[in-house]
Amino acid sequence: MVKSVNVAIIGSGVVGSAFVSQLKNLKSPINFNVVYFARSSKEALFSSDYSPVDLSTYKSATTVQPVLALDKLVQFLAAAQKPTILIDNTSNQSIADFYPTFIKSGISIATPNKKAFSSELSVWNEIFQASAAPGGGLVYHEATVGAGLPIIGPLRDLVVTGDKVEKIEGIFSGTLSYIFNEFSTTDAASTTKFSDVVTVAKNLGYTEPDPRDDLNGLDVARKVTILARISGFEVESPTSFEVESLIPKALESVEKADDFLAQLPNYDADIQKIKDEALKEGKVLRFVGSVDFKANKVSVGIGKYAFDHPFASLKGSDNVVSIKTDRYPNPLIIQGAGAGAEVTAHGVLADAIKIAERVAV
Ligand SMILES: NC(=O)c1ccc[n+]([C@@H]2O[C@H](COP(=O)([O-])OP(=O)(O)OC[C@H]3O[C@@H](n4cnc5c(N)ncnc54)[C@H](OP(=O)(O)O)[C@@H]3O)[C@@H](O)[C@H]2O)c1
Ligand SMILES: *[C@@H]1O[C@H](CO)[C@@H](O)[C@H](O)[C@H]1NC(C)=O
Ligand SMILES: CC(=O)N[C@H]1CO[C@H](CO)[C@@H](O)[C@@H]1O
Repeated sequence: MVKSVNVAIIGSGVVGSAFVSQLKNLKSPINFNVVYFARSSKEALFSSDYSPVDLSTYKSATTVQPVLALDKLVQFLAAAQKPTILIDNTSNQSIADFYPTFIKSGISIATPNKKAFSSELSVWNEIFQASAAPGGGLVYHEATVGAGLPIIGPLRDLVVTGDKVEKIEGIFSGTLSYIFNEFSTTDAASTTKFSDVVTVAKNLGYTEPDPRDDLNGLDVARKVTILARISGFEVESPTSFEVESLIPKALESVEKADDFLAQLPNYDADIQKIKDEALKEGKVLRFVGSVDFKANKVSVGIGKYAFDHPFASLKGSDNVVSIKTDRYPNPLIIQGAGAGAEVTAHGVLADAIKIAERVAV
């Protein structure tokens, strides 16, 4: 007999599909039994006797049912004979709001969805208190910051073993990493314009459909909120601290994304000036999030970094984080791809495996 665990997957977009293909090829001594698969926000594959969903035909399957309402899904999963892991590959707030209910019912969660961990502090507390209570499900969310990069696990290990974080600083948006790496280089002769880089990033599919959803800094603020909380800085919400938006004030209310992009060149001079000043000091601009215990401050915005700083030599859309603690006065640096379906999916699958190793029967 082999150990096994039930798995419920919500979402089958880029990350969800990569997750399924990695799961299909998984060589594990534990059997992962997919008993529920919402392949969209409308259609789901499952059967009342919990027989496994065929992962090679889920895309074309015709015997689909409407997705279960979240309260019904909790009932369905909790009534199974096996422990269950919920994989939430959506960015859906309502699903995130339901995490405490799943966890209280003994269902564990592995997810790249930042929403639950970066909204109000009370939600964070409710999730982890429920998880710590007897019978509570486990919660792993490595891919909510830096996609598959090992950031949350190592940071948590430091904190729970008694290390003290002094400062966390990092580039947490693949999109803004790309934009600043292209815009602000050590090359004084470069004439690259900010608006041009944003347009190229959009055309490459690196930005959200409306690039302002990247430029407003909120996604970075959410990731910083998560890291701050893990290290013991009680951030109330991702809007409770200073977040610098890269959207010119006058363009915030422009309705269409295309009109926004068309008008963005009118504001190039403002950011160009900051870049030129930095260059004179031998520095480049980067969009960073930071948690600074000494200054008692969490913030998100443009920072200036000397040419020889690790952030200055970043490539492509890589993420980087620098963690300075009592044990690591010379900061621990973690760097690599911080976006993309394959790396995000492996982060989520690795979390699911960690959970399975603890709960499978
Ligand atoms: N798609 C991902 O890479 C990724 C990573 C971690 C977590 N998640 C989470 O997974 C859930 C589903 O995501 P979704 O439906 O929003 O994803 P999506 O629509 O497929 O992708 C949107 C994201 O694509 C990312 N991206 C992918 N490849 C990139 C590249 N080569 N260069 C720069 N940026 C790149 C950007 O991530 P960033 O600017 O945020 O880095 C952007 O925000 C959400 O909860 C999401 O937060 C997704
Ligand atoms: C989020 O999920 C809930 C529950 O499945 C669903 O009713 C709602 O339509 C979803 N919202 C979005 C924006 O997809
Ligand atoms: C990144 C990713 O895979 N996102 C998908 C998660 O699932 C939802 C709902 O099925 C898709 O719309 C997303 O694209």
